[in-house]
Amino acid sequence: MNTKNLLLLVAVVLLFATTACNQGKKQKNEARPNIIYIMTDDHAYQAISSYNGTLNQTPNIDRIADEGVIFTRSFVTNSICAPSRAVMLTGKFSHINGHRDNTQVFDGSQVTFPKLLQAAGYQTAMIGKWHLESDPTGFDYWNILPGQGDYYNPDFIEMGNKSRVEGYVTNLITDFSLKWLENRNKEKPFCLLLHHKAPHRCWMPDTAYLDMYNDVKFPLPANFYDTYEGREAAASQKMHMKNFCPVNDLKMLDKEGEIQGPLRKFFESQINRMNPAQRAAWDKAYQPEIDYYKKANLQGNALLEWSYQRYLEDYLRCIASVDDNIGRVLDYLEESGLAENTLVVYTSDQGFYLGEHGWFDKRFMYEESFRTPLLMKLPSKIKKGKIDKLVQNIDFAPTFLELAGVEIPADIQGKSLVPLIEGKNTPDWRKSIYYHYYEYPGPHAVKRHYGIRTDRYKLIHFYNNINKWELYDLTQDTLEINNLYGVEGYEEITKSLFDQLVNLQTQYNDTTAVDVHLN
Ligand SMILES: [Ca+2]
Repeated sequence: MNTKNLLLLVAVVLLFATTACNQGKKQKNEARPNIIYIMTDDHAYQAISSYNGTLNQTPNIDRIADEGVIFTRSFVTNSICAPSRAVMLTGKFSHINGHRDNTQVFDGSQVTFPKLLQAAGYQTAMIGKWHLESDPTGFDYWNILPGQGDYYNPDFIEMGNKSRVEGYVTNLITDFSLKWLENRNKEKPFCLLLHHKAPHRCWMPDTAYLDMYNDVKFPLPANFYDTYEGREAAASQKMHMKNFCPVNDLKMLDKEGEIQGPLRKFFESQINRMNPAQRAAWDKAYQPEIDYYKKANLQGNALLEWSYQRYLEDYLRCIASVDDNIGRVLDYLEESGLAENTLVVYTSDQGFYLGEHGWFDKRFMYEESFRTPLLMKLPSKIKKGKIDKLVQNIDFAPTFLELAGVEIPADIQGKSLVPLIEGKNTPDWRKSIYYHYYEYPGPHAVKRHYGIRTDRYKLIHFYNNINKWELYDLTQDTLEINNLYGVEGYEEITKSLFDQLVNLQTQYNDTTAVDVHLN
C-alpha cells in the first residue's frame, strides 16, 4: 500500500469511527430520559381529582395519573416550604442538609441532584418559585420569583437580573418554561424544575377564574369542628380558620377601610400590583361578596362556615390555573415528540389543610399536611397504576439520578423509586417513615415534633416547650381525633413503635432527637 492509499484508508477509518462515536453518543442521549419536575406550593391531595373527586376536577393533572403512576402514600419529611425544597434537592433530611425552617438560607455549595445531572451532561433549568434565599446552583438557566413571589405582574430574577413582568404568575412560569424548552440545546437531555407559586396563601386567582365555584357549596370536612380533646399541641396552634385575616384571606378589601385585619397592608401591596383591567375584573367579582359580608355581619359558626366556602373558592380557582398550565406543558411534550421519553413529575412542597380540624396551613404530622401529591409518567419506562408503598420527598433525588444513569451518592438518605415505578416486586421496601418539624416559635404556633408512621399507626412526640405523645390507629381513625397514647391495651404497640422510631432516628442520624424516652 502506498502512502496515498494508506492516508485514504486512515481517513476512511477515522470518518467511520467518528460517525459511530457520534451515533453512540446520540443513542446514549436518546436513551436517557428528560425530566420535568413540576412542583406547586401547598397543593393538598384533597384538591386533585385523581385522589379525591369531591372538591374539584383537575383533568390535566389526572392525565399524568392516567398515563403513569399515582402514589397513594407519598409524604414529606418536614411540612414547610423552604425546608421541603432543600430535602428534595439533596435527598437528605433537614438535620443533614441544614435547612430546618423558613428563616434559614440554603447552603447552595452542597451536592444536589441538579448539579449531578448537569455534570453528567444534562441541560438543567429552574423556573418559578425557589424560596431558598441563596442563588440557585447547578442550573444552566434559572428564572425565579424573589422570596414568596407575587400573583399579579410579579418580579422575576433571571440569572441574577430582576425585572417586573406583566401577567399572572402561573401562566408566566409556564410561558418561560415552554420558551426554555423550545430554545434549549436539543443535543442534550434536559432536566427542568418548573415550580409554581400557586396555590400558596393569599390565594389570588387569575381574572379568568374569579367567578368559578360561585354556585358551589363545598362539603364541610367531618372533623371541621374538632375540639382537640387529648391533643394539647393541636389545641394551641394558630392556624384555625377563625384566625383568617378578613382582608388578606377572605378578600374583603373594602374601599371605605372599615374592614381591618393584621394583613390588610400586605394584601393592599399585592392588589396594588394589578393593572387597571385586572383591578376592574377583581372588583367586579369581589364587591358583591364584600357587600354581603358587611350586611350579613355573620358571627360564630355561621362566619366560620362562610369563611370556609370563601377560602375554598379562591384556593381551588388558583388550582384551576395550575391545571390548565400543566395541560399546556403536556400538550407541548406531545406535539414536540418528547412525551415518550420525558419523565413528568407532579408534586407539591407539602400538603395543606382545607378545613380539616378547622384549619388552613400545614406543619403538623397529621395526614393532610404530612402527605403530598405525587404522580409520575414516563411512557417509555413506567408501568401504569397505583403505588401504595410509603415514599417520601427524600426519594426524588435518587430516583432522578437512577433514571439518568448517574451514580447515587452513598450519603443520600432517600431510596430510588425506580423499582416501584417499573412495577417490580419490592418486598424489602421500607415499612415506616420518619418526620421532624422544627419551626417553633414561628408563624401559626405549631410546636416542634417528630414521629413515625407505618402502614397502620402513627406515633408523634411534641417536644421543646411541651412533652406530649400522640398515637393514632389510621385504619380506625382516619380523621386523627382519637389519641390512643396511654390508653389501656395499646402499651405493646406503643413500645414497638417507639423502638422503631429510635431506630429511624439512628438510621437517619438525627442525633438531636435520638435521646428520647416515653413518658
Ligand atoms: Ca409550601
